[in-house]
Amino acid sequence: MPFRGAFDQLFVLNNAIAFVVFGLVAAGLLLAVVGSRWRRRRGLGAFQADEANRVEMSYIAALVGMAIFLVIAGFAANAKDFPDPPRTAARIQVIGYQWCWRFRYEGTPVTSDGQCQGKGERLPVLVVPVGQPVRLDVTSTDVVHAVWVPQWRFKLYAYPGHVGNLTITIPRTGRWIGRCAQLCGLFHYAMDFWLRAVSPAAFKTFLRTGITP
Ligand SMILES: [Cu+2]
Repeated sequence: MPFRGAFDQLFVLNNAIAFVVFGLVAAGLLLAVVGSRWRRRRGLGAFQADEANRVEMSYIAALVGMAIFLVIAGFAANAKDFPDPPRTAARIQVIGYQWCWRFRYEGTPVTSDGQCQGKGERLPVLVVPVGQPVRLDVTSTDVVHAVWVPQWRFKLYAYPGHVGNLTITIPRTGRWIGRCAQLCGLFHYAMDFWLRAVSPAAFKTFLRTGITP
């Protein structure tokens, strides 16, 4: 999962360009004021030309150039942060409801259920194969929830009547707590689940047997 680093760089670049432009405009303004005073002191009268085509055209060209550059840089940063989703090892339906989660493994009869208010070992478990991209299809059956695994910094809203998707790759085996990140009612605070990353072989066995490893 990329973590939006490309946009940090783009933000710095945008600010740098904005500062340079601001500096140039301020300098031009200052020059005009100082210049007009200088002319008046010498009795030359105000600058009379009503157009300076070359200056104006180059100013416009510079602005257009910068705008084009920033648009292209924006698209490039976007492509870097949101690459085409890789071929996924599994598709898992993540269904939020008041007040728990259900995970369905597409193409198999396996469903992970659990008791959110039960805590600990009775929480539902989202099982994924380690090191392989997995696509989560996230939805809700009632109100808006949000699936969130703080450790891996991914979060996605679960809307009723809509399926959002997210591709995750968990780089090491282990178990991490997942939560609901959208206030959704009385037991919102207890909408916890486990994210469990297991070896691809163990994941295959899990898909076959439905027994949480
Ligand atoms: Cu919720």
